[in-house]
Amino acid sequence: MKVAFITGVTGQDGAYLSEFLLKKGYIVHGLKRRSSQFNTDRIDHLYQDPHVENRNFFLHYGDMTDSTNLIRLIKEIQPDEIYNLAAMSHVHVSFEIPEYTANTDGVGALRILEAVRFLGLENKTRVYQASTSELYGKVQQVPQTETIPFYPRSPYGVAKLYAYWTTVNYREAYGIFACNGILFNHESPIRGETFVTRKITRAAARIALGLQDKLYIGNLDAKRDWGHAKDYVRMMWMILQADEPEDWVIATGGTTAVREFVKMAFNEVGIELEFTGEGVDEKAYVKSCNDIRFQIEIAKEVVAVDTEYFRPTEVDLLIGDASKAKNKLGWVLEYDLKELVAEMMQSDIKLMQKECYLKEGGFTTHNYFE
Ligand code: NDP
Ligand code: GDR
Repeated sequence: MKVAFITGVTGQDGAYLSEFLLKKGYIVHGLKRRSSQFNTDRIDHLYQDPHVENRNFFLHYGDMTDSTNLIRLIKEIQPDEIYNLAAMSHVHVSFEIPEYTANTDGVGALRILEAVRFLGLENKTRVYQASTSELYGKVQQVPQTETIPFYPRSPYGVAKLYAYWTTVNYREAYGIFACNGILFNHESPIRGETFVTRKITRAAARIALGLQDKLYIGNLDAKRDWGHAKDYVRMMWMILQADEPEDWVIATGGTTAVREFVKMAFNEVGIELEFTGEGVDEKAYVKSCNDIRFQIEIAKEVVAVDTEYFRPTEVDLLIGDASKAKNKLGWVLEYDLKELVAEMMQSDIKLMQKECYLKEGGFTTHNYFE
């Protein structure tokens, strides 16, 4: 049985990857942070009581900023594969906490690779580094491939650049099977609520159900190459099964503006939007609604721009070319954008319907100290 160690196991990708590896028969160890509330929602269905026999899923407390913890865990676990997914992964937030982002996302990757070297596991442990299309940043040469130069545009992108090159360096210097997956944006029903796709699908569901009036949003012109997280975690595993350690672009090859994603999400609940105005004055109104479940006013303004969500420097356009992964590793996409949006909307409608019941029953506002 192969043993995997996943940092960032409580995140979107960590949850899907755990599921995927467990189905493949792996023993999975995950790194989770201590927090004042439960932070394991996404993996609670995989949790195993510590008292049962033959467990194959283990969680360990730790942090990417704590080298001794990482070294001890890797020594105990002796993993065949490490998936380094832990990161302060929000681009906009990285402008607020740049030093922490550098420490976690940049030096964190170094800590993992250095632990492998220090423990003499160079020939045993393969390492996957969660690199990102944010590395391309300002580069307007599209589609983006493994050979296009990088120009990151945020503290997050810069930290990930350090991690990218550290991974390459440890491969070349010490012969570690260490690979970068340069993954373009990938989403799902369990995407973090403050990333734009999930923010939109949550808001569209809430607006349709009368729980929220308006969606305030940032740059509607930004274009992203959005795929489904399930397709992308499968590729993480394939990267570590390859004959040689290399770096790989993983993307759909399509690109869509944030504005278009908003339209698609509302369309899934039968609401047609009309956008008017330009720049910071752009707004969207309800043009029609053909889903009898939702009684939404026609002409109601439901989307407005708020400059709070603009970034000091933006990445305008991302389109990836994953030909190398498709040709050499046989990667195929199982989801397209329409299916992704539909799945996210169905899930958020279900979630928000629960909130409606709670609201109707008077249970949504409560005082913890009563
Ligand atoms: P999430 O934000 O959903 O998950 C990040 C994970 O990292 C969480 O488990 C989080 O823990 C953990 N984490 C954050 N800081 C620390 C720390 N200091 N020590 C230990 N753990 C920490 O990200 P995704 O699952 O979407 O992404 C996974 C990785 O892939 C990230 O590295 C991201 O930067 C990268 N990536 C993501 C892409 C995407 O589109 N999703 C595209 C390209 C790259 P907690 O739950 O406690 O917050
Ligand atoms: P991104 O994802 O920055 O590409 O990073 P995000 O969903 O945050 O932004 C995508 C684009 O949408 C624009 N935008 C908004 N973004 C957010 N979050 N909130 C808004 O209200 C809003 N309005 C417009 C942004 O400006 C941007 O252009 C994600 C993360 O998962 C990274 O960890 C990962 O490396 C990259 O994808 C690939």
